[in-house]
Amino acid sequence: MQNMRTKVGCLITGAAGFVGSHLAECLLAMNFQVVGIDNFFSGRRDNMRSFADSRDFYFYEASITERNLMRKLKRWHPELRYCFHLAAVVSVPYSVEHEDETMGINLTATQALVKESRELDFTAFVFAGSAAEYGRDPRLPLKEDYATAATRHTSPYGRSKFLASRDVAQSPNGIALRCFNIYGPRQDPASPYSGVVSRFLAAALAGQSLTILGDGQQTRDFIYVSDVVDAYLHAAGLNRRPASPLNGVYNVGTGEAVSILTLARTTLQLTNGSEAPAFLPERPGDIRHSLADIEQFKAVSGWSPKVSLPLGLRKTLEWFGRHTPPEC
Ligand code: UD2
Repeated sequence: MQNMRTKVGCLITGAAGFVGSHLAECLLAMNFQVVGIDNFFSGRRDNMRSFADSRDFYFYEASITERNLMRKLKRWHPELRYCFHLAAVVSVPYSVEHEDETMGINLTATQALVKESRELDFTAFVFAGSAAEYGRDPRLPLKEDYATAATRHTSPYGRSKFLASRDVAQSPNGIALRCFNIYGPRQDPASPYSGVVSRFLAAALAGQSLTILGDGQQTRDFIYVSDVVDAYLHAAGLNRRPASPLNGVYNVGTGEAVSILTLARTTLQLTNGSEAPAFLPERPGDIRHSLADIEQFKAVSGWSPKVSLPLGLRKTLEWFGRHTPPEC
């Protein structure tokens, strides 16, 4: 049992982000000390509202590109033993326009952090990888070893995440989780990289028609944010006794493909929407199908996704109902 003096510390980069804020909330509820950093490039202070005043939460506005960042934080918080590295350039279009910046943040800064984490004896360094690491691979479901140096990535975002995951996995304390399409409360429908789920829910609640880009037959593997948080805990071994972190690269998804048309229909059912969806041309560079093979991660960690799409959509909808979504 942890007591007040010996709480184990977890560092979360991107703590003000969509997933990072859920992870922070969960770790605080599990009685860990949480040190969060974010530079608010895409994160929002409001995401941390429910736990910002917690006495076990320490927040620093900082960039992950800062030299010796972990060393400094470890000096201030000697309890730090786990790092969840989620801060990144997360917008695919932004990455195309700012390739060097994306590589500097998503790859070079990650390499520096994982190295520092090893030198500082961190038990685990868990990295937010991405389904984008697979590029346009048509072999479905996607298995971890399909992404290789020969993979043709469709954006600097995908390339940077692939190279960073590979380096993280080579560190004895490193785990990279390739998350597929995450959705849930706090996903901002107004941002340029927002996902289709939040866009659909925000539009339906505003009585606007949903916009389907292309024919709607394209499919994605949608995973609810609490299942992703649970995957981070499993990766670090924090919900096993004794804690035994994993090492390597693992997919995190549901293993189920859902078409955008099905998503639109389910959204309309849940919101009692009657507006017919509007069809617009396919998004340039869009991937047709994306589906995770999650067998490896399930086998090594005991994790499995728990929240079905209808349930996850209902929970997200409930949250949207309580928070007026920004214009999208
Ligand atoms: C996901 C990630 C992205 C990157 C990419 C790599 C999210 C939110 N985005 O993009 O960061 O990792 O995978 O492959 O997880 N669509 C509509 N109507 C809308 C919005 C989207 O029909 O209003 C379509 C869109 O054209 C696409 C599908 O919905 O076919 C999913 O779009 P998305 O932006 O939610 O996610 P994705 O998989 O393109």
